[in-house]
Amino acid sequence: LRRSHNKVGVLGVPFDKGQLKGGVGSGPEAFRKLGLIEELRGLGCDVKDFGDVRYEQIEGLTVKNMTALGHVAACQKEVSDSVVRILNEGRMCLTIGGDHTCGIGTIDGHVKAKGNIALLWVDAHADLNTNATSPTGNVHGMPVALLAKELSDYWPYLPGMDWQQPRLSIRNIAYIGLRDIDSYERLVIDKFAITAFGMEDIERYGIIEVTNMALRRIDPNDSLPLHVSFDIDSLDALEAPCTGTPVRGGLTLREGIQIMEESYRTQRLSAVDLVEVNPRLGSPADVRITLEAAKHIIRAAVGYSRRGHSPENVSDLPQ
Ligand code: EXY
Ligand code: MN
Ligand code: MN
Repeated sequence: LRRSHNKVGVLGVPFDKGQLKGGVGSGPEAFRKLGLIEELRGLGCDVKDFGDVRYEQIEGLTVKNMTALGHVAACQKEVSDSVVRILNEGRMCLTIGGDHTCGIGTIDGHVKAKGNIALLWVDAHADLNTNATSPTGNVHGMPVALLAKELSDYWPYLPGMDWQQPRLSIRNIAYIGLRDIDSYERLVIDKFAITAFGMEDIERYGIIEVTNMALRRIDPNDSLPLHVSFDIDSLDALEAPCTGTPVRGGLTLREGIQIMEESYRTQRLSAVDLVEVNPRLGSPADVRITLEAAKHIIRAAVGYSRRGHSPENVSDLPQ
């Protein structure tokens, strides 16, 4: 591991219109205040901060059962363009949300920059609804369905979203951590045989085996750039309480870290999203626990190993 050669671009996406609770938009600010950028530099990464995405809402866009399309379309276009820019600088792209809607933009940008990619979606939820199946109309429950080529016929024309075409095959997508799946999402997973490891699979096989089975399925030739879209609600609600749709019975922080360590080990980890941290929910202690958990996940994503790291280019201790 030569951490000092890890080039990282950090992008904040203070977007909260994919769901109804306020506060998730202040995720990027909370991580910056916590000193995330300095922390990553302290680990030896070459970090460039690309700031927070800004956008202007497009007025008058409406589609049945899809909330705030004018915000989603405008913001995610900016996210996609920013991700392309970061990846074209030869940096790993670390995106801090915001709600999980930003997976639309980050993955679109990743595919535009690199061609075919493999995607690990780490989440309690499948985020696989179309506007016709969603029980809420909230777009943070829809990004995977927007990205998957095989589902393109199930969407109506989406005004404002012409820049976003479904570019990812379901063969290159795997879930880890599922435990709250809507009935039509279950149908889609079964109908298209999407690789999906729920909590019951983690109990059966363990997290290392599950992660490696997932990686083998979505990238059998070990050749594709890897994108990990990590929803903090994949962690158990006791480990990460400050999130809008918490679900008990989830991953431990240790399992979350392990997923990232295994992903980093591929040497092809090219983009990571860390989303759905809402610093306005819960007590100050809850906020601290949640941000710290997220920070450990992010550290693993940039190559920090729990084994520790010897100083570089040194083979003996000073006398
Ligand atoms: N499946 C529900 C919906 O579509 O509204 C809940 C989605 C929650 C999505 C969270 C962020 O991962
Ligand atoms: Mn999600
Ligand atoms: Mn979720």
